[in-house]
Amino acid sequence: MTGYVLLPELFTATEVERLRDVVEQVHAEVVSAAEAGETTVNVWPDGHRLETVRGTTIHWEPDAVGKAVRSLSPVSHLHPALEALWGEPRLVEPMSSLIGAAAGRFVAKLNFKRAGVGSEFAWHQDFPYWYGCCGEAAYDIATAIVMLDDNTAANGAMTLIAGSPADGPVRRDPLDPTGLLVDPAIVDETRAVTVEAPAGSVLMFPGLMVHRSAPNRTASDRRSLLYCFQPTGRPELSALHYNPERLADLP
Ligand SMILES: O=C(O)CCC(=O)C(=O)O
Repeated sequence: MTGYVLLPELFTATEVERLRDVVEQVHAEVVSAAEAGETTVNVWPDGHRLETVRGTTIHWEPDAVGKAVRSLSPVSHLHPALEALWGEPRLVEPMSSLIGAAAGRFVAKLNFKRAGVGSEFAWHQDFPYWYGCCGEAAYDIATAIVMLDDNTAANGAMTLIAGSPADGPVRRDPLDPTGLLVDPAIVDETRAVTVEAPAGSVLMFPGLMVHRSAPNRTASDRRSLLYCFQPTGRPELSALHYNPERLADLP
């Protein structure tokens, strides 16, 4: 069992083109609201700067020359086309199979790896952050990544450790100030799979998947929508509070 599902070109070229326009419109609106000073600022223990505006948190690229957005979360409330994806059967049906229950909303995120500045995501499981927000319910959350551009090794395609969800929560990096990253010393890179796929493809995996992505050093953007689903009827991430003390329960 690899623990992940890749659905190549699940969305048509026309649908992808429309979603690219939508995410760039959302990006422009959020950045101009931030520039107008409508934000509250929060700096994480790793020095990354987060700003909240219009109900979304902007995570800025830590090392870019000038300002570049790394991610927006949550994002679906900012455009009807993003809201509509929560009810899209091509996502909901396979995600329901993956989590073993009718899939409902947890959080939607928009990740940018802009040309030349999109940075690495180090080895991690999504699980510890979610565990800090909702405890044991985090075991039932999984993510569908909708690729809005072709994903290649050169532009920072996702690399997964096949089969890693079966290992459960793995040892975290004692040197990481956020306490959320996987200890790189325990990653079995012989099982690593870099998922290259054309725009419109969707990659699905549970929160226990060990994964990373490399920087984008190409001349083209690599943008993705990440829809995180959970069994219906549970509170969404935006209604929860992150409690880092809960991480003490985990390896
Ligand atoms: O978009 C990527 O390359 C990585 C995303 C990721 O790992 C995350 O948001 O947790």
